[in-house]
Amino acid sequence: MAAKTQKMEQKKEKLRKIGKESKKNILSAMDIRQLRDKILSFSLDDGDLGSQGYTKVLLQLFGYTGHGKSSLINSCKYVLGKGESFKEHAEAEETDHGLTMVRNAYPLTDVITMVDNRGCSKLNDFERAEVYAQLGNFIPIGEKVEWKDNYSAMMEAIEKSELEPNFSDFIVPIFVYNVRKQMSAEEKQDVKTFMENCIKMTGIVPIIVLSFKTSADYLEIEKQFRLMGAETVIAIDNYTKMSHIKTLGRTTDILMVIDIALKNVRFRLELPRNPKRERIERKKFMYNYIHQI
Ligand SMILES: Nc1nc2c(ncn2[C@@H]2O[C@H](COP(=O)(O)OP(=O)(O)O)[C@@H](O)[C@H]2O)c(=O)[nH]1
Ligand SMILES: [Mg+2]
Repeated sequence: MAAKTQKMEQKKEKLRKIGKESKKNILSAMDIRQLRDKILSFSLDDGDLGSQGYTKVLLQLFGYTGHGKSSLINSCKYVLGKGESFKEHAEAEETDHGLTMVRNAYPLTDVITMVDNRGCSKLNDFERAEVYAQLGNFIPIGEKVEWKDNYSAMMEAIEKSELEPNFSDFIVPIFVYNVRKQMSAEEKQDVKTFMENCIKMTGIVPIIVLSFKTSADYLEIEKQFRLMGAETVIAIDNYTKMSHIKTLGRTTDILMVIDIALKNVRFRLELPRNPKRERIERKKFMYNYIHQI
């Protein structure tokens, strides 16, 4: 008799647990809808100080070739949509040789745009200058990016950008890194310097996106980035042409990247800002940088 009651109790407990589990899943599904809606309805005017002259959020992607920048754009557009048909907006390349040559912009909403900056396989000083020129928005979108290998060509490019100066974009740097790769000591130094300069130029610590989450030990790489000063590290598995069945975890990870970028924008907009002044500061940084190299 006692055994029977015990069994019944166990069964009840199991049902309770299942009930809790499914409740949790429903909650997560709701969270996703809320998260998506929050992103889709994001406005720069919501803070106490208003938009302060900014009209767009520019999520700028950086990282070495083949690390998943174009795929991240495709993934973001995919998770913000409600259907299951995957479209390749930014061309993702099969091999490491594929280069994104043109600096292309992909709107996610009326306010948020993602920019696929040209990736590179290694960085020399002039290539680094080009990276900062992209970060500072000194290279027009839609224009072919060519590494300038001399001082005057570099200065000329920046002067040219003054013809149509852009200071209404709120820049958020995002650095994409493939966890299957091993970071060399040299690469680590490069990335660290890049992160510090991002803070100087934009006031934002770049968001680190670790791609190929399920292909290697991302926790180890995450640790390395945190030790380098990263504030946010998000590991994701991009949706690709080959693999795009929407799952809760994968979709959540990708939405979190956009969400944390917007949190940064909201935070910075609580402080008084001056877009024109900031562009001048970025330009000063650029000039200094070019002079140094
Ligand atoms: N399995 C997997 N493949 C990925 C992931 N991210 C990118 N890829 C693949 O890696 C290759 C290079 O990606 P791509 O987005 O072109 O890199 P980019 O050069 O930084 O723009 C493509 O074949 C992508 O399909 C990921 O998170 N997981
Ligand atoms: Mg690409």
